[in-house]
Amino acid sequence: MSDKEIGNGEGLEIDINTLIRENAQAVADYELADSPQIGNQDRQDRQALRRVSGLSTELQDVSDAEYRQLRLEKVVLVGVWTEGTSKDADNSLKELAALAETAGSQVMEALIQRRDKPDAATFIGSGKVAEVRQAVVATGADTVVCDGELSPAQLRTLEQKVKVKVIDRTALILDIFAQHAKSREGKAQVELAQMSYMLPRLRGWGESLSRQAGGIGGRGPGETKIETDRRRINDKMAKLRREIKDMKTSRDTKRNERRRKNIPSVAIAGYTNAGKSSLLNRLTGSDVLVENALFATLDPTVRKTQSDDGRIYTFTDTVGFVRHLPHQLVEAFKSTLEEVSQSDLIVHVVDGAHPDPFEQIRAVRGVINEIGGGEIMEIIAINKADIAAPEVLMELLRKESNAYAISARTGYGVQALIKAIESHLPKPKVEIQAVIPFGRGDLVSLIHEQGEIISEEYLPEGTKIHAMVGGALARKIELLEVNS
Ligand SMILES: Nc1nc2c(ncn2[C@@H]2O[C@H](COP(=O)(O)OP(=O)(O)OP(=O)(O)O)[C@@H](O)[C@H]2O)c(=O)[nH]1
Ligand SMILES: [Mg+2]
Repeated sequence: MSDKEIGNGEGLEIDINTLIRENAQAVADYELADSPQIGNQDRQDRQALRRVSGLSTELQDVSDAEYRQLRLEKVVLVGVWTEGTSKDADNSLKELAALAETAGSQVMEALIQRRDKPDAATFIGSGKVAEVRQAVVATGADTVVCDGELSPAQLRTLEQKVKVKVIDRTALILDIFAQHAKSREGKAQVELAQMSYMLPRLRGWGESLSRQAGGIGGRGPGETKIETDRRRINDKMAKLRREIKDMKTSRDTKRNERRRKNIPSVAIAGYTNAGKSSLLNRLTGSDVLVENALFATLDPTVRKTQSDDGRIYTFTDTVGFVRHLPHQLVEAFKSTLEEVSQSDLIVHVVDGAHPDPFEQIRAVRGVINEIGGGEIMEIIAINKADIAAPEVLMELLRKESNAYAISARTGYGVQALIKAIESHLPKPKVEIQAVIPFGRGDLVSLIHEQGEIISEEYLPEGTKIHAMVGGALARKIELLEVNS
């Protein structure tokens, strides 16, 4: 991607009237979309679409204003390339484009600037700002998306100069999460993340919002107003945290139950769009949503399965990772991410057809470490082997010791992966030798499901079993022998 040469400043005059018209139209569209004609389900879906407006300074009413939907329609992407090769820079902007498209916008233009570090005032250098403004005018874009996390001041200054809304990568990712959140827990987590993103930016969105409201030249919110808003947001965040904690309890209970029963859990983790849900479906015959979109999955799905030798274990598919996953999201999704950090084994799915799978691996490991799962045994599943370049597959297999090339789509390599997974499941630790009376078929099946059978023989008085089992089951069997 290269900078586009743009004209000579023609059309640079900002037409305030056009701006007001456009903004008024955007507001009207939003109100239309929110009109009562739409069905209840749709309405709920729409509410899930609401985002931190990133527009609103004058929070008339916190619970209302911050949710004004940001309509990302035509966007211009802007990146600052500080390190790595130009290919890295391209990949980064391509990913930003994929994110923008997933959020429902149309990418009109992508500009990238080589600099040692982002400009303190405007992110990109001041010379480039004019070019971005030109690109905005030329393409009729309504939003500029910067590839990074910008300070409130940078956002504000840049907004003033390019004269359309400016959002950063973090806000874009939060927007996608907000669109995709389905469960109550998911929605609450996203809302919490949005608020923690918004809190330090309350003051930053000034100009464009007063434009949005048609109040050109209107005064910004007073100090007191901001303080009130801040307090209300803090209260709301505390409430959300409590709610999330309550919802987490039921999941914890289920997980503890599985743990008590010695059911090993395998987490399917990896970069977004790597094919985690496809793999879960392939492994367990489930029907989890698969989509060529980023962050299609937000809510964890747990599926039970059985090993070749009859042991029961679970697979969990969960939210994907991305480079620079906003820390607000990691924080808010802590309980969801526990599905990974509390698992017995991680199957780390890598998209073998991605331009830079090594960077994906690094990013995913970074997040796994951050959530406290760094010590968990990891198997790498290099997915999309059906379309990946053979030399890339070879390189990945050479560099990663515990790696398997697979295709969730065709089924290639999946049997070998399953074998590897089952050989890495935690081993039951207690050795038992017992004769279980025929009346206790339930115990025999438990030993099969949870333990590892060494030998089994049918005697007139019952089933003679030599096996390795978990502590709880071993005690049950011991008790049985004592009582008989
Ligand atoms: N060619 C090919 N495409 C695949 C394979 N596995 C998955 N895909 C495609 O990759 C895209 C993403 O698949 P998902 O299973 O939704 O990926 P995910 O990792 O769950 O993605 P998120 O939930 O969005 O993080 C879909 O378009 C799949 O059809 C594969 O083995 N080969
Ligand atoms: Mg998925």
